[in-house]
Amino acid sequence: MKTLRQYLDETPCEKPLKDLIELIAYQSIPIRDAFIDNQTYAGTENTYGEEQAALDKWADNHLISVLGESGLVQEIASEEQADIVRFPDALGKYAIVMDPLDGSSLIQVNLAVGTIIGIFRGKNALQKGEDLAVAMYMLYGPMTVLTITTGDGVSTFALNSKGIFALLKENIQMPEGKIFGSGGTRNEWLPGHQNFITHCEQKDGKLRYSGSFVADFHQILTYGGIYCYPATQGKTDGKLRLVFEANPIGFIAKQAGGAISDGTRDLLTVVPNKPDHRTPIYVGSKKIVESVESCMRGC
Ligand code: P6P
Repeated sequence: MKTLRQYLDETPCEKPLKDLIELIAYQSIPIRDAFIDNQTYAGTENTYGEEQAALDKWADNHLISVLGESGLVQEIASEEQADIVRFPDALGKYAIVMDPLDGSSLIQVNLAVGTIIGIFRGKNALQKGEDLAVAMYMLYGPMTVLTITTGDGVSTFALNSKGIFALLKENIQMPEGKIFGSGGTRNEWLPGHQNFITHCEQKDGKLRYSGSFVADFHQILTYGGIYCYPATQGKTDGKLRLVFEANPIGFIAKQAGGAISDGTRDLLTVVPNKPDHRTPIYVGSKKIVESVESCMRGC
């Protein structure tokens, strides 16, 4: 059984970065333990006007506190914070981007949710996704599974009965597959996206969409296919965020042989213009993502 630390010791990552990765990964234990006492909505909204679940705030506060105390992190861009959180006295030279609890509306119906993390070297959290040093997510499903890349392939680890992340799969390659899922409502989809969805249906695509980006992506990482959250008539920039969601997940997708696009270009090459930079997202198997771009041009 190869542990997460043994795996990291085989990578060229420097010790402070390995320490930071482990520190974050093991926060999945207190975060998961907090589910039962944080089932409802907090009665507040985030910077996007979305209702915050109690667990959104709990996980955000917890991770900011732990990362601040570590002294390893210069700044954090969090989906739950209007502004970047800075730690000017920290000795570490890393910047974190995070969605502390993605899919939180599913907590009270006991469906899988996750924590999305990206780590940059340096003090700037608003870098292009392709410059990430580490991308990872913790998926709280029947098992607690960590999916991670340090830039040399994607591996998964499961939290075992001893509370240790043990290697599950190494060097994961995303197959071409038929799963597709899309956010937004059909009557709000724009013609190009409607064309693409019709294309998927005509290719005998299998519709799977849970309401949790992390859970839906993890299925696509394993079976192949595509997750979409398109631009819509009401949200011409889409719903999801480049910094906290698209970039870490897209970096993992690309490391596994997949791709991420906004329907016109590789999202990992886009410089975020602000922490709450929204973007349409098409992420999954390489050929399917490429077919989106041709559908947007009128397939
Ligand atoms: P909708 C969760 O709020 C999230 O950011 C993603 O995890 C999920 O895929 C999407 O939004 C769900 O959005 O509009 O379908 O509820």
